[in-house]
Amino acid sequence: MRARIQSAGRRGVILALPGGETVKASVAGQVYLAAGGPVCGDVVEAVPGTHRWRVTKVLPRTSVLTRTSPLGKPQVLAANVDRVLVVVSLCRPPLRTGFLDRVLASAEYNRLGCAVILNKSDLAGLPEAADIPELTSLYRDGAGYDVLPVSAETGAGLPELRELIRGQSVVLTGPSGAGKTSLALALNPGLDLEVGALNAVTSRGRHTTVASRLLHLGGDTWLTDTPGLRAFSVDHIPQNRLGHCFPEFRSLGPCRFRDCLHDSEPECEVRGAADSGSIAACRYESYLKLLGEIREAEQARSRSGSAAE
Ligand SMILES: Nc1nc2c(ncn2[C@@H]2O[C@H](COP(=O)(O)OP(=O)(O)OP(=O)(O)O)[C@@H](O)[C@H]2O)c(=O)[nH]1
Ligand SMILES: [Mg+2]
Ligand SMILES: [Zn+2]
Repeated sequence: MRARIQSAGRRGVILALPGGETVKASVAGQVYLAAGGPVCGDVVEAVPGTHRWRVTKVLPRTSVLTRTSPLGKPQVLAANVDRVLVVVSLCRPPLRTGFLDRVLASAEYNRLGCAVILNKSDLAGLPEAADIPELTSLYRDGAGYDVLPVSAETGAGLPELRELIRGQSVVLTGPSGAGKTSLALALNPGLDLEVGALNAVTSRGRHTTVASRLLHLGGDTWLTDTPGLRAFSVDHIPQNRLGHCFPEFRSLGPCRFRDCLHDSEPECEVRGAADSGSIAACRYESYLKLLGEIREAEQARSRSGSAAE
């Protein structure tokens, strides 16, 4: 029978069967290795066994969302998703556009559609809250993403969110405490999911969700709630691909050099556009920061490669 992995742990997986039932299943060593470790959202073939179901095959993934793990290895965060919803809060925890830019770049590299979900819109009046019109101008008008202010607390924007994800398989990702699980619950109140209070001193999340979980919201709509991420490294993106991961750079005229990395090369259209304000300076700064990190990681890899020779 064909099923989807609802959650994957060390001791096996939980499968969502087509009828809506969920069952525990084991994954044989060679099936596990062939898939590089099954993840939440994988589509599998499974058969019932005497004690447990058994996964016999993991089907090829249509898409993945990846980051570079803190150990420096590419890590698949979710499989078979149509769209990435980057969930951030206007404040509590504070919004960091640098983090958003990392996730968006990685999703672009994985050729996934993205939307920016600005949660906790009920806190918009607070002095420390980020400004919705400013973020909308930056990410929607400047980079072409859907930007949706919502509140899991008051329900504002939830009908629009439902409409945005209808018929799709989406993954919610973002920092701990941004309200991913709260939004998943607001969209599907019957679920038994845990929402966590923020740290009272730092107003950061406490990493309440510890494993990704695929939720079926009816019809063809699926949503994966994921654990909040501390860091989102994009060191898996090659230097010369990074520029393509910023949509507003793609529409600019060609630079003087075909292999321009938009750093200090002469007659660079991207730097020119950032200088003149036709693209946002902070997005260009994010680009340069990521480029620097990728360069360092590539150098470290080649150093350890030559040391091994
Ligand atoms: N004011 C306000 N608080 C919210 C909103 N959404 C969530 N919260 C609160 O934010 C805190 C964190 O919510 P969670 O849903 O656990 O956040 P999360 O993103 O799933 O966090 P992790 O599982 O740790 O990654 C909880 O105290 C929620 O009640 C909102 O729209 N407005
Ligand atoms: Mg959570
Ligand atoms: Zn350039």
